[in-house]
Amino acid sequence: MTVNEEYPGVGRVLVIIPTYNEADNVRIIVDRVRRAVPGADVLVADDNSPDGTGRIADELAAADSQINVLHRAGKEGLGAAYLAGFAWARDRGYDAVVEMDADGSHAPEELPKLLDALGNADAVLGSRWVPGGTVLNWPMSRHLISRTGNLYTRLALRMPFKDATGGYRAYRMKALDSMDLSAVASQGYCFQVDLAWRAYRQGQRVVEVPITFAERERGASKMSSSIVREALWRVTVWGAQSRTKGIRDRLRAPASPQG
Ligand SMILES: Nc1nc2c(ncn2[C@@H]2O[C@H](COP(=O)(O)OP(=O)(O)OP(=O)(O)O)[C@@H](O)[C@H]2O)c(=O)[nH]1
Ligand SMILES: [Mg+2]
Repeated sequence: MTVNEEYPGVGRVLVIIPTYNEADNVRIIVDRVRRAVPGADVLVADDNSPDGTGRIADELAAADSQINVLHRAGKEGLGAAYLAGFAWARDRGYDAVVEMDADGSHAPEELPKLLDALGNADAVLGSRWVPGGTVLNWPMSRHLISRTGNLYTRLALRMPFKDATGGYRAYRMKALDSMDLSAVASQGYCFQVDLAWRAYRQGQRVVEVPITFAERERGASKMSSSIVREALWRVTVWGAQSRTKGIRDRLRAPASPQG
């Protein structure tokens, strides 16, 4: 069975799973993806995890031709791993890519829903904060960071998405190709905001679909205060730049004819 048969209008799909020290999770997540979306291929993008995640991924790839591993030299952040994964997908002619965490927070069983939505969109954001979306087992502090971060992003960038920081997404390759990805410098969560912001400014068809996000059960989080700080300052700068550009464009526009 191919994805073309399952998801008309989407084509060949590559699910990219970035990993850093996910030895307890990688088998489970890859197995769940293969069961949930048998037509899709998988790429584990591992940053030379000291815990041997890359070796486990190699074993999985040796047993299943639809599983692939991209070994990267060292930890460079989520954004860099995804950019390398996108380039890998482009080189091999995939029509769509999916972003998914390795820690089980993003349920592969919800992927058919995202791919269905991609049939009529350029990009699909799995969203925790639209009606029907949920977060399981998060402490109040994480709720607060995510809700406040998304509210700030919405106000600063005047972008309508309820969950611009989420990392469970599907993009058409064509949509990514039309963005200048070589200019993307964001590393942490901010990478997700960056891509949503680029798609939005280009007038791409971006839809949010509700997802159930579950707190990781195994392994250590890579979330840090520097990731939050990066998002805060970049979003602030982008918002200021877009307002300045808006004012400049209005000043340059020819005066409307009188009478
Ligand atoms: N290749 C690569 N993957 C990374 C890097 N940092 C994080 N990841 C992966 O990106 C995904 C999300 O990272 P998490 O640590 O779960 O971050 P988070 O979901 O924001 O934090 P938690 O909610 O605490 O799980 C996981 O699959 C990580 O293994 C990195 O530098 N390189
Ligand atoms: Mg996580």
